Amino acid sequence: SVGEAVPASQKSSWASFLKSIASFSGDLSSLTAPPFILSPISLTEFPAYWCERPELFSAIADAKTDEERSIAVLKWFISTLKGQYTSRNEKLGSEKKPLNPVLGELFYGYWPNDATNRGQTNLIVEQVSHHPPITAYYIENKDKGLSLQGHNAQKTSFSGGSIIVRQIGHAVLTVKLPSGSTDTFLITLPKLRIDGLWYGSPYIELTEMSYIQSSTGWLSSIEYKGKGYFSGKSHQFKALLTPPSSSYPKHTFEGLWHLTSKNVKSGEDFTDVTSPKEEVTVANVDEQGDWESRKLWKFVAKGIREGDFEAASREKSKIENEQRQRRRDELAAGTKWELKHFDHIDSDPIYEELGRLFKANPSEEDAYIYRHNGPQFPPVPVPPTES
Ligand code: HCR
Repeated sequence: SVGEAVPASQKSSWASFLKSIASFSGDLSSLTAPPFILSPISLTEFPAYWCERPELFSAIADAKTDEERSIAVLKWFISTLKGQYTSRNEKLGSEKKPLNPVLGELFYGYWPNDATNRGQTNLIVEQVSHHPPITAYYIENKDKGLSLQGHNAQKTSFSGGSIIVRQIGHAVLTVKLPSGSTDTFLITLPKLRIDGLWYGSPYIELTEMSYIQSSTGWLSSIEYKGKGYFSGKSHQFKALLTPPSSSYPKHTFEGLWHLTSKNVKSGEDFTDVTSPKEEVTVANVDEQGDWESRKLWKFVAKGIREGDFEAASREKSKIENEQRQRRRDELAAGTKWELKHFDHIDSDPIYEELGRLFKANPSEEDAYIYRHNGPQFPPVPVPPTES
């Protein structure tokens, strides 16, 4: 029978959930899953994982050369992976099924400036499609001249007892340099395998490759491996940093993305994510607008957190019915839902131009361009330095 982590009363519903995903390809988020595997957090909150070590993000702006900047970007990127892919295991006991955002759902937050003068970083997220789910985000540290714009969708399939998730979408990091020019980085996203399903305790392993291509020519090629490869440990990576127009890497970094890693040649420490991260600051639910994620899902999340799944499912149906009615009304009126913060473009010229340098696959992708019309975030005063 199915796994030990599944409550006795939900074993048969977990078994039929597994059966339905085995014969299914596409949008997993629409499948009904048993209560024990539900997370009270919406996918619109996930872009916050990009910035939970704000000092590493802002350090990108302080790099003195193109080479140093590419190293700083790689360091920041690798250091986000633990949050992106293992934090639900730490917080909720295992990977869980996030709330499936509604079209137009919003998530706003920020990381304040501090005594190190890292600058304030703001986060704007909008759910730009419900079916398939697509989440667009814009993260900006104006003080440091940094911005990250991206979107995320997933294509899922089932293989050898695991869910395989191909991430669709990419991110573009823009760094304004003191000289007035910019360094632009195209960031592609790794493939995921969700293992541990049979036992009812899913966790993520990253597989294959992802890339970070700088407009200066520096390229990071990152290879991911799990248990049973190289050292036999989970969450391994190896990143090669190659100079412009060269086929030979100048730097190699290797280690575990959820713990520590090293520069292979020099033996110097590279990443270390064993210290606590800094969660995004978000307005109190009662001060949020109706479309803001935590306000919108407040009662569903409460039901899930308190184990009152009847209330959770009743509240979820209310939201879904309201959404269906909205879509029917739009159809009848011949109108279309308008996005609030992003404009869709069919083909992203930055993806095409930088993707060509490392033969990105696919060779073209669409994008959501931020309209620079987000909310005013509270300017947080810098705390006085101790003397
Ligand atoms: C696949 C996933 C939804 C998408 C999540 C993404 C890919 C979203 C973008 C973030 O930057 C990184 C990220 C991390 C998550 O690991 C990944 C989710 C894991 C599970 C979830 C499925 C839709 C739900 C599967 C249901 C299982 C757990 C039973």
